[in-house]
Amino acid sequence: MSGQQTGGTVANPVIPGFHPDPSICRVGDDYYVVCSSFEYFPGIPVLHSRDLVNWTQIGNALDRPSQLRLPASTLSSGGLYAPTLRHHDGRFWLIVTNVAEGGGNLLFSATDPAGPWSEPTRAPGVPGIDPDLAWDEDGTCWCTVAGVSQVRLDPRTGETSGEVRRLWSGTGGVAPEAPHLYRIGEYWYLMIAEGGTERGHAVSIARGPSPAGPFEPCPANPVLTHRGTGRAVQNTGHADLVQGPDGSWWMVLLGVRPQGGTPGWHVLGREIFLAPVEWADGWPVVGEVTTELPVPAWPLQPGPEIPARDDFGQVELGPRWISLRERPDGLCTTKERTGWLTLRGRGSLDTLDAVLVGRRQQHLECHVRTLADPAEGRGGLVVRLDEEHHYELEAADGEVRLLARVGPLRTEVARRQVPNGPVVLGLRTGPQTPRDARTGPDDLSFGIEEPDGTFAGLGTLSGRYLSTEVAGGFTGRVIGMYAAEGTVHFDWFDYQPQ
Ligand code: 6LW
Repeated sequence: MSGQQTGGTVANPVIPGFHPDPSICRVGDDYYVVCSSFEYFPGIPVLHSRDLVNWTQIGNALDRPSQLRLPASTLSSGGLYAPTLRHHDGRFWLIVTNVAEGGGNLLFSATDPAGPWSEPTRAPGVPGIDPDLAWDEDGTCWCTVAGVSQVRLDPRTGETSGEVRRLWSGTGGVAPEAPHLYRIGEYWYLMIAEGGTERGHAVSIARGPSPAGPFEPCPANPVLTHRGTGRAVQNTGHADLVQGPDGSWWMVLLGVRPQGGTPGWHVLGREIFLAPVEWADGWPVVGEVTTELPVPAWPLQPGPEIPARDDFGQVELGPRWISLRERPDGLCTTKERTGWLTLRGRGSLDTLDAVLVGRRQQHLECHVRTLADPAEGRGGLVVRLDEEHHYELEAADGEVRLLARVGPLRTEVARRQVPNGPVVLGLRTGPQTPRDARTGPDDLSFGIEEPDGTFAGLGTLSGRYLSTEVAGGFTGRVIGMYAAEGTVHFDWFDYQPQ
C-alpha cells in the first residue's frame, strides 16, 4: 500500500489516509492492523504486513449487515470507534465500540484476520469507549476503557464480572483514552492517550505489578507528543506497541500532516505512523515521528501491487471500497451490468440517504477519473468529508455540473454541456500556490476528459473546506462515485498518486 523507498528511507505514514486509532497485533512473522471506520460500511479495515512498512488491506472485519447495523440516524463521525485487535489461544479477538443508536461495545473473533469474522457478541457491562483486551497469566481477560477504568470480561460471552475499577488517568490532560495494557518483562504497562486527538494529543504510560495495577506513572510522561512544535506530523497519539521482526520495539500511532498557512489544515484524516521505541530503566523512549523512516534492519516485503484502476470486473467489490452506513444490493451492485458498478440514488450527498462507493484519499497529490453513464439518472464523482462538506461533479441530461457544499451553503460552481452518453469525470489535487499565511492546504480541480484525452477544467476549489479543521469530526476525505437520483453506471474508477 505504501512503503515507497527513496534512498535510505521509507515513507511514513506507513498507512496513509483516513485510518485513525490503529491497533496492531503480531502473530509469528505476520502483522495485522485495524482502525476506526465511523459511518462507513463495511467497517473496521484489516491490513496485513510482514515488515511493518508495506501494508495491504486484506478485508474489513465487519462486512455483513448482521455484524454491523448503522441506522439511518448515524451522522458522520458516529458509528465505529477505536478497535483493539489481539491474538489469544489461537484466535484473533476484536473489540470495538459502536456509538450509533443500538450499538455499544461489541466483540468479534476469527481464526483468519482476513475473515470471516464471527457475529457480534455484545458486552453491555463494558463501561466506556476505546476498549482494550489483555489476558493475564491465569487466563483472566481484562477490558480497559477510556477514563481510564477496567473490568473483567469473558470475551466468549461478553459478560463482565467484579467491580469496575478506576486505574490511572494520565498526567492531567483532557480525554485520557485509548488504553492498551501489556506484559513486558517484569511489569504490566498501561499506555494511554491524553490531551485530545487534536494538536495537544500525547501518549503517556504507567507500570505496575499486575494488570489491575497499582500503576506508577513514567517520570518522563508524556512519552510522546508533538504539541507546541512545528513538526510536519502533528496530533500524535492513540498508540499501540509491537516488536519488529528483529525484536526491536515500535509504536504505531495516529498523526496528521497539516498543510498550507496558518493554522494548518489536514485533509487526509488521521493516518498511521510508525515510530521507533527504545527502553531505558524499564520505560519506553519514543523517537520523533517523521515523514520518512530509515530503511529498517530487516528485509522489506512489498505486498501485492493493487492496480490503480478498478474495472468492476469482479462480482464482489474489493475491500478498499466503502459506502455510507450500508450497501444493499438493490442500491449498489456489479451484477446488473457486467463490468460496471451500478448505483441507485435515493437522495443527494447532503442527506443521510446518500448512495456512494468510495475510497480513502491517501495521497496529497492524486489524479482521479471515472467513466460515468448517467443515461437513467443523476450522479458522478465526489470528494466527501461529511454530509455538509463535499464537492462533486454531477452528470445528467447532457450536462455536467460542479457543485460545492460547505456548511450551510450549497452552490453550483460551473456547468457544461456534454454529448449524451458516458462521460469521463476527473479530479486533480495538488498543493495551493502561492504560499503565504492564508494559503489553503490544497486545490481540487475538477473537469471532464475530452474524447482526445485532454482535461477540460470546470473549476478549481480550495481544499481547506474539505479539511478536518473546517468540517470537524474524526474522519478524512473519501473520493468516489455516487448516484443522487435514478440509476448511474460506472465502467471504471482510476486513482493515480502523483
Ligand atoms: C477515539 C479516541 C480518539 O475514540 O479519537 O484519537 C476517538 N483518539 O481514542 C475517535 O477516533
